[in-house]
Amino acid sequence: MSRRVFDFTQAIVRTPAPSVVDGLRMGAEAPSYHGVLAEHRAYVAALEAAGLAVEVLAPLADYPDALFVEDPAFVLPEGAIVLRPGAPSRIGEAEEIAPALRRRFARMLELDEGYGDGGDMLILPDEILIGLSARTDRTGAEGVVKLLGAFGRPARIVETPPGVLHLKTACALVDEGTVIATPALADAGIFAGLEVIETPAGEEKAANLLRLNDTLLIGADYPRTADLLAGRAANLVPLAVAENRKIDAGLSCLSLRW
Ligand code: CIR
Repeated sequence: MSRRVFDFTQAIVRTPAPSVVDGLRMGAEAPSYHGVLAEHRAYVAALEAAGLAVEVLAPLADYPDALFVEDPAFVLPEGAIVLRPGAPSRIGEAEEIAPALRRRFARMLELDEGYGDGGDMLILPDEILIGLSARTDRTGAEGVVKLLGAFGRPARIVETPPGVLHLKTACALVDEGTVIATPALADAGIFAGLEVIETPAGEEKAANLLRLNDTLLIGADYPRTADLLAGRAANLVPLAVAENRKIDAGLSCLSLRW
């Protein structure tokens, strides 16, 4: 069954803690706390401008990556799933986010074995893709497929290209018939039935954009991708991502949306 996937009214985010400078990263340079905080404030304002009511959770000093609330949970209008993040330093974020979800969702399920990060879960109109990655293993992915089945949602497990942190680091849904993906992921042939826009060379990180209602949030440093997406949404909103990018993050990871 094909569904509308961009009708969002609610979001949860978490304010970054000063410890965000110690967030997990593949590169050499740490972000500045104030830079991440400024990007976060602009992001919250953009969610509100797109029509979402945003609940802002308190920072968690013990979990430098806890602002990336997309990873310890997965939410749908039908209910929420508390996941098991695959990085040892992040596994505790699951129990930290659970109370906020319990307050908001009548149905809450929990992944109880393996590992799975929400960054590896992409909602498409007909199905949910679950990417295997360094953070999401097969046991976790199969567990999530079962839990999604309880919500009546079909899901499919796919491979994520090597070197990519999460599936959604490399792709996003632009509109109900179109995804944007890095060339490596586009070549994997996992998006049957959808138009695939490839990120221009040098702008691969632009693939982690975020569609909310009539708004497309896109990293401000990707002008050629912005040109490719012109006319795909009523509002195309560029947001600074340079500090979050230092800790391998983009735009989807900073919120849970439903
Ligand atoms: C991490 O490595 O877990 C964080 N530094 C970045 C997480 C980004 N999450 C996402 O793209 N879903």
